[in-house]
Amino acid sequence: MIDLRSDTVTQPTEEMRAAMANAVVGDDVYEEDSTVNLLQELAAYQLGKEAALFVPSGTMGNLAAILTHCRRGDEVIMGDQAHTYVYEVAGMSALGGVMPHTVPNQSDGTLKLDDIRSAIRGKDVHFPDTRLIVLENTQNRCGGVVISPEYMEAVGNIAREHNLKLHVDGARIFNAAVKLGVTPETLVKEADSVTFCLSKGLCAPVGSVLCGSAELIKEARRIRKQLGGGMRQAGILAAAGIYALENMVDRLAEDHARALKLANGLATIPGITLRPGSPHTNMIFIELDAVIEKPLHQIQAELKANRVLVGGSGLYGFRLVTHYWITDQDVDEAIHMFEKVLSSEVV
Ligand code: TLP
Repeated sequence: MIDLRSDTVTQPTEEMRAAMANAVVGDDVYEEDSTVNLLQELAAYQLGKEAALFVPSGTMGNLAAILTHCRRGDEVIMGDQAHTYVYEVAGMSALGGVMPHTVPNQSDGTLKLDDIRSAIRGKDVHFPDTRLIVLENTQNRCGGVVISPEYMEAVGNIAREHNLKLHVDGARIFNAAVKLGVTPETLVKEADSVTFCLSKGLCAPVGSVLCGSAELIKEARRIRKQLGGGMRQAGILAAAGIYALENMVDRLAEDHARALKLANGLATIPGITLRPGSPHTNMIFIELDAVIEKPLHQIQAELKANRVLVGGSGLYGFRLVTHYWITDQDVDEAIHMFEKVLSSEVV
């Protein structure tokens, strides 16, 4: 299968599996797993933070961060296209009593600074306390778009001026850093916390890391335990994460280049329109023109019958994501299969 549904489908490489098999492990709830400890040190160092916490998923990392920053009844400002808002099962509200206050994501993934400012509540007996701002980099639903260090800093300044915290959902922060040619640290300087994922483009089978101050991570460790995310001999998994951070970051540029090649090929097929600016990193968003009468799910099924898996995006489109296991040949094949499946449709 040529699986373009997400970079979450990546399987560990042979070398990564060997690192996992040979990992020294201990009980991480006692903080005695030296491989987990090493991953956390490495992650904190790379993100320029004091400390880090290995968590089972990006969703848990974001939730642990929000629950650490906020109390019940607090409000969090985030984009209406934020993964934390759209795809995290309302965990912050269900488990933490925290209310999202959404402002529109612009097509470049940012939130207007004035929208953020006007979403911040004043002190009033009627209002919840605004506690936190959440940004996402790269911004998934806006196209895997990269947010600049200057913008991150501008939002950081607003947070500080209003005594708020800033959390970055950096599930794909390494894609952003590679694309911009900067260190991930540069992108999250202003952030009080950042989550990044090992199990997306970096190819690890499981895991994300939450980074922040030593004090924040100490509290997040309690919250992780409360959420049932305290793991035992997790060094088996952390070993894949260490391998990923040491070997899989720079090569993300290859995924970006293949995404561009795939996008250029798809754009030549009648009936397909690329979302403006797509791709920014490893995600391609396409829309099908009205001339295509086949329903989306049928096109998806026909592509699948031809070994190509793609994800749906909205009513008329697809998302395709490149990653370690997508080769140049796969890109050519996927373009060919789109041509084949759509050819009978366009007169
Ligand atoms: N994103 C997944 C799906 O959940 C949509 C994907 O296929 O892109 N933040 C961002 C920006 C993400 O894209 C994701 C996963 C997460 C957090 C959650 O990570 P996991 O899946 O590890 O909980």
